[in-house]
Amino acid sequence: MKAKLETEVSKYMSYVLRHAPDAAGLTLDSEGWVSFDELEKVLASKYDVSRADVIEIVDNNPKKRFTLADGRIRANQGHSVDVDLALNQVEPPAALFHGTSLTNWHSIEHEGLKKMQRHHVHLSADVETAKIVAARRRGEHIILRVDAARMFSEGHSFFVSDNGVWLAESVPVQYLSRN
Ligand code: HQG
Repeated sequence: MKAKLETEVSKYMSYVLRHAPDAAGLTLDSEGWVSFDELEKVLASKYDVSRADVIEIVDNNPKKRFTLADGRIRANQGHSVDVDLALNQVEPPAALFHGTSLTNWHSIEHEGLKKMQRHHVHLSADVETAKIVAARRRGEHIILRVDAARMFSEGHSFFVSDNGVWLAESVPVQYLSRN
């Protein structure tokens, strides 16, 4: 399959499974799962892809954005629709990172990190990954360091998605510093 088609289909899958199942006539269950057969039918009606292609897209996804199991598929993180991923709370590493634009910093330094349209604030385990996240934004980028050890010891919960993205309800400003 051509890389361009693969990216296009993958982006559409993220859109449907995270934000707009209705747009594809799909209904997610309470934990975000949908029948793989149903999703495959939607994709095959819109793109020139076979079942094997869709499985390849899931397997090859550089960020492992989807889990396919027991005939069902879901997005691992990034939802705006109301789903409960039933993630387990976990103790985070001492530091986590968040890449964003300098423009955002002007309000982040007063308000801390907020989850905005998503269910959680997304944090990265290493600076390199945070840089990739930041690179999606225009202008100058900054990397923030989250004192996750202190945040955790002071009662804040952390979760990790099936694809290794760290998640928190918010990051109050006292745990943030410019990296
Ligand atoms: C910013 C991609 C102003 C925050 C990536 C970010 C990630 C504030 C933006 C995943 C703020 C929200 C998530 C505040 C937060 N004032 N700006 N108080 N608090 N922000 O896209 O972390 O490709 O919802 O810094 O790789 O950029 O979709 O979050 O810039 O893992 O799988 O508000 O999305 O993954 O933007 O990215 P987003 P994000 P996928």
